[in-house]
Amino acid sequence: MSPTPISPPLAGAATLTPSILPVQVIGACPHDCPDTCSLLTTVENGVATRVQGNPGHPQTGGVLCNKVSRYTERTYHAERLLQPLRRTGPKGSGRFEPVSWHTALGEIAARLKDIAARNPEAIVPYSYCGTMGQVQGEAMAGRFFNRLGASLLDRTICAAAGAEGLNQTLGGKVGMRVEFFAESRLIIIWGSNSIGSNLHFWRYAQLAKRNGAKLICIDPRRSETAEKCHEHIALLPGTDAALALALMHELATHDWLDHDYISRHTLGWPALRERALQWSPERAAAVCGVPAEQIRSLARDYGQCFTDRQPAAIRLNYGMQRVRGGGNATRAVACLPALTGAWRHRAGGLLMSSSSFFPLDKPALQRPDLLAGRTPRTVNMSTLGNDLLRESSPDFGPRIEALIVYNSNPVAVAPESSKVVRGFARDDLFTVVLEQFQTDTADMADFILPATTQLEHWDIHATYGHTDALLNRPAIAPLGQCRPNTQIFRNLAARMGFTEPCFQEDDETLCRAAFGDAVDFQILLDQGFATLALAEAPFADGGFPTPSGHCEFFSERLAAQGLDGLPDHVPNYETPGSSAEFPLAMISPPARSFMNSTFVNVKTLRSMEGEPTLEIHPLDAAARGIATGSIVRVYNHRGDYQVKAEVSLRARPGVVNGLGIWWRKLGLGGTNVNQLTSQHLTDLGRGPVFYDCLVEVQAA
Ligand SMILES: Nc1nc2c(c(=O)[nH]1)N[C@H]1C(S)=C(S)[C@@H](COP(=O)(O)OP(=O)(O)OC[C@H]3O[C@@H](n4cnc5c(=O)[nH]c(N)nc54)[C@H](O)[C@@H]3O)O[C@H]1N2
Ligand SMILES: Nc1nc2c(c(=O)[nH]1)N[C@H]1C(S)=C(S)[C@@H](COP(=O)(O)OP(=O)(O)OC[C@H]3O[C@@H](n4cnc5c(=O)[nH]c(N)nc54)[C@H](O)[C@@H]3O)O[C@H]1N2
Ligand SMILES: [Mo]
Repeated sequence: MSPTPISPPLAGAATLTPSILPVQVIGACPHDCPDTCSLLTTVENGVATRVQGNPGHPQTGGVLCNKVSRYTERTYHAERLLQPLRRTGPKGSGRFEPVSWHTALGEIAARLKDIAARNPEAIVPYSYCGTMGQVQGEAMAGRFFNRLGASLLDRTICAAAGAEGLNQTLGGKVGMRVEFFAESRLIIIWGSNSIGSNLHFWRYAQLAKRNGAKLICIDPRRSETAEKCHEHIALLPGTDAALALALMHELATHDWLDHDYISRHTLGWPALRERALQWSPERAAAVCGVPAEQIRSLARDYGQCFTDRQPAAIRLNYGMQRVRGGGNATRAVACLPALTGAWRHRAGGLLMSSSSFFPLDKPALQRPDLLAGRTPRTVNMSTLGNDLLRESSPDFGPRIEALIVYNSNPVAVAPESSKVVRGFARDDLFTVVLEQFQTDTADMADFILPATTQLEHWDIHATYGHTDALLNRPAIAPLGQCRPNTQIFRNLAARMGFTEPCFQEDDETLCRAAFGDAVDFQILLDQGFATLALAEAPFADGGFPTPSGHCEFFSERLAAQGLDGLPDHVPNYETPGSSAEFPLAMISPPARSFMNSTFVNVKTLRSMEGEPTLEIHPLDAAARGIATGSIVRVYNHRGDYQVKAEVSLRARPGVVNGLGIWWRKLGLGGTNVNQLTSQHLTDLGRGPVFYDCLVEVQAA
């Protein structure tokens, strides 16, 4: 029996009637990945039997990653949470009893009312991108917390430094359209393991490669992507700005510059030129730990594209901004395409994130008007460990008394986990976790509320790696007693006595509100995706969304804050080579089969990863008597982590790669890599510095 090609009209999850014949429902992949694929779910007798990439969506091209092609395994996992749970054992024991929704919601509302009566800011929401959906993300949740007057959350944990760097330089999260990378002559993949984390971009890069393009990867790790590029520049973590400044040095001294583009569409070149001239390839080479000739050769390749009028493209990704100077590094790299006028060509320029292209109506979804003039304090999600342990103070505001976690697993993913765990273990902290699985964070809850997955609810998606909006229809009815996040916040709102009509809106109405009239909702209903109307080469003739309309090499806005108006190299907090006690730098990029900490509990994917792994260069391994397969202790002043060593040329000398992000309870010694990372913040954007971390490794 072959499935019918297109989804039947569905009015909403509640009306799903199992059909005997297989049907295919069009949805959207919810995960925190630039690709946001269009999904086709085959449903037989009300059961999802297969999840495929939608061949009708060009960006997906019928192809899914390893993880999501196993989506039914995750959805019907024997350990899905299917009913509300209330803690019975001590905090963190992981012992719970089932309770009814009525009891759970009643007790939670009573506790929140009690805290709110004293100070609603003692209640803190904690969420990130477990789903990228706008509706199951912050739509109903935002309304709930705004109406309550709870603390606001600064959602910095992934991309804050890069976003601020782009914002200051280009004016927002804007860049090249990803499909045109297929026509580039030179592709620089900078701080990205695209094969693992951006597979659908890699398809375009492959097309370009087949047409003769040169691919260069800039990454401390010899990743799956680096080994398939023509060249790999294995710089030390946190030295990207030095490299970019040396490239500018070479562009300036060889006059590989598009003077017309610079004069018409940029701001501050004379000052930036002065700074770049201080960064000879030799100086940068010493900082970056790579040969000066490699830097010269990269500059020649980039300059050659300028002289030959061939498109050069940079795929910058967030891997390079998880260090102290991440914001400045992003600024420095983002200046390059304007210097050579690469933006003139649709296959030239730079792409880090495309999200600002989406005309999202966040106020319509999240309703900041419900704050009714209040301005609650903001808590930074990247310093959760410290903040959970803080007392009330004029500076901080009230001690955190309640934490409502959804779409995130902070005990595993937030830095300096020993403090995060200590905070969550506080007996006087009231914690509610909305989850699909009993994660490390759910273990620390007072109440766990079972949430639906993407196959079970409506949602609508913008993306950060292409320029199509996607709609997700539910394919199956909610499992067990699971409810969508929206429904849980609607229920809580009712129990709190919030009577505003906006708490009645259903999910399909929220989906319609996300883009308002800016995207044709009927097209989304019909085909599952809608491409934004955008120029092919958005900055061919300038028009950057900065205050000046130019690419701002010099940022007046930063200067007005007393910061450096020009990009510079800002060394790491924990500079490689600066400590005899902790002589190795550790980065912790994603393991390919996991999505942050999601999928770690899916058996087939976990077995592909084996055990938590630390890649270490043969020289560093030999100096410590470490062999592949041995269990080693990785440590610094913040903690200890046990992993299986892999002596490998994927690691460069002096840098170890602790692949992330394991669930602590599924790892080796009950901790994960974030036991070692710090709560320092980036130069711009107040983001975390996961890859700015010194350690020592010892054979166990
Ligand atoms: N399979 C899979 N896909 C994912 C994710 C995942 O966990 N697994 N995560 C998703 C998320 S949350 C995001 S934000 C996106 C982007 O995800 P990213 O976290 O940016 O993912 P990667 O593409 O692995 O890029 C990180 C790369 O940067 C390198 N790197 C580390 N430090 C430096 C440095 O100082 N300089 C340079 N140049 N490179 C450095 C790492 O070695 C790694 O190869 O991808 C998403 N896609
Ligand atoms: N050391 C180190 N740490 C890192 C990183 C790193 O590279 N190294 N990367 C960082 C980055 S880039 C990011 S983005 C963060 C990611 O951190 P998080 O956003 O916390 O991502 P996940 O670990 O994937 O956890 C998401 C959780 O949301 C749940 N979830 C999914 N959909 C829903 C839903 O509809 N409803 C509810 N209630 N729950 C849902 C999933 O089951 C999962 O447990 O981690 C950061 N931490
Ligand atoms: Mo991320």
